[in-house]
Amino acid sequence: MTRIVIVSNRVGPLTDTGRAGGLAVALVDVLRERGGLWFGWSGEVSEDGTYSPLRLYEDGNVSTATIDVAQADYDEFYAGYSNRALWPTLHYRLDLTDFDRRLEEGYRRVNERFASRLVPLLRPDDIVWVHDYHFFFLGETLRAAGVENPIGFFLHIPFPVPEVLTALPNHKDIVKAMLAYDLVGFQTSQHLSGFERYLLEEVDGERLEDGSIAAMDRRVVADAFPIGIDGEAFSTFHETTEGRENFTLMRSELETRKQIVGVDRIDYSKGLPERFEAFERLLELYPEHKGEVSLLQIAPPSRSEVRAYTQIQRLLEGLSGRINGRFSDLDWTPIHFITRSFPRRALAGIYRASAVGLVTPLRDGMNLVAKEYIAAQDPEDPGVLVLSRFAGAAEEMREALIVNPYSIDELAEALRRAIQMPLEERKERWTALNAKVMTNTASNWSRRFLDRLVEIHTPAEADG
Ligand code: GDG
Repeated sequence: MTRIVIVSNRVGPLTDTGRAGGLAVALVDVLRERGGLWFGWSGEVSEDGTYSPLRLYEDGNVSTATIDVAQADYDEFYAGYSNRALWPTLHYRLDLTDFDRRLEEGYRRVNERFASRLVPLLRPDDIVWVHDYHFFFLGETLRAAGVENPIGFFLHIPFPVPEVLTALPNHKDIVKAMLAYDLVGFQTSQHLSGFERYLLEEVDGERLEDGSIAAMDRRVVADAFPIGIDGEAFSTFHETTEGRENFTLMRSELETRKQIVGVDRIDYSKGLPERFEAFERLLELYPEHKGEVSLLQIAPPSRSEVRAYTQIQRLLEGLSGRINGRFSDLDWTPIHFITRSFPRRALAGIYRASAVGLVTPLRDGMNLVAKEYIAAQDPEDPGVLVLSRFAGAAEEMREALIVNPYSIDELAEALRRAIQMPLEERKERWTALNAKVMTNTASNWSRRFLDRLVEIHTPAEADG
């Protein structure tokens, strides 16, 4: 029986998906549909610096296998190269990078260790699907160990233009490693074109007749596979107890007021300070909104071992405090800044109660919140999505109010327009957006990727 083997940094959970991220839920669905194994990091750092035995967990036709990493691995691979070199570079933030060679070596070492732990678990018929920027070298290492299964790679975050990627000292090694996969998937055609341009212009690659590209003595098929959400779930969550409670709680607060909502991990790529400043500008320019409109920002902290992340959190705390100090009244606080996470069903109720969904990343692979906000709306009285042109989602979601997140004035004007938008226009935009969200679902996305991978797979050629 063909199994799907998924490799990603974070694994699971297989159950209690009410609290898990949307992606985890989508992957569990694929695994359940076809049977499979999910392999990755346990989330634990081993105290004594050694490698633990595999942690194995089985639930029906799906199992997970995870390993702990040593402290040095965590520091160099995860907090180091992944999140201080790759993440900022791929999000166009060269000012925040740390290209220390030690981190790069740790990253390679961990990729090799993960690959060597995976090899004995693989069966000849398995289809392997590797996820995201933590594992650029995993496929190459599997191939070197003689694995001939179909291996695909999906990049969840942006792939930048070559002019930016080439700031990464080992850009050639990274791209060459990507060519060891049979299929490389990106979120948007813009990211795909960054990759193709690199191959054609930077390393003299050649496009072959079948659409694949040959470069650096390898050959790869690359395409865009925009990720989706489980739209059905988000459109019905408001009927659950948690969804209803949160919706009702917000709406009773909001009877005479309107709420703008943002939901993001705290990350410098999400454009959060600009968002707070734009809301402040709105209140400055149009004082009639004082007491009438509020901004709810839900922002669970992430990667707090990386300095840029604690810095941005402090900046946001300062900004919201300042703006609230300046504009609050006895019965109204302009910004609700909540730095903890909520269950998914509660989020759906909050989305539905909010007149505006504000999604303004400076760069984002896709951005699932934009899609979740749309799916959660009431069709009879839908809210308005304000969406950054630099989110991958903007490529599909043209009917949103598309904004330049660097321009505080433009953002403020878009907020004003969103708050005042007549019902008819709201319905028209929402209907178009919702049709896309409901069609390009997470399960369609994974099916498209996996079908393509199987279709193009040819046994690996010896390419060193
Ligand atoms: C990467 C790429 C790409 C947020 N707060 C809570 C919560 N969330 C959930 C959201 C959403 C998910 O986390 C965030 O997804 P995003 O797409 O917005 O962003 P990243 O985490 O940066 O994800 C991104 C994605 O991968 C998928 O390919 O779209 O571009 O950067 O689902 O709802 N979930 C819960 N409580 C919270 O407080 N339960």
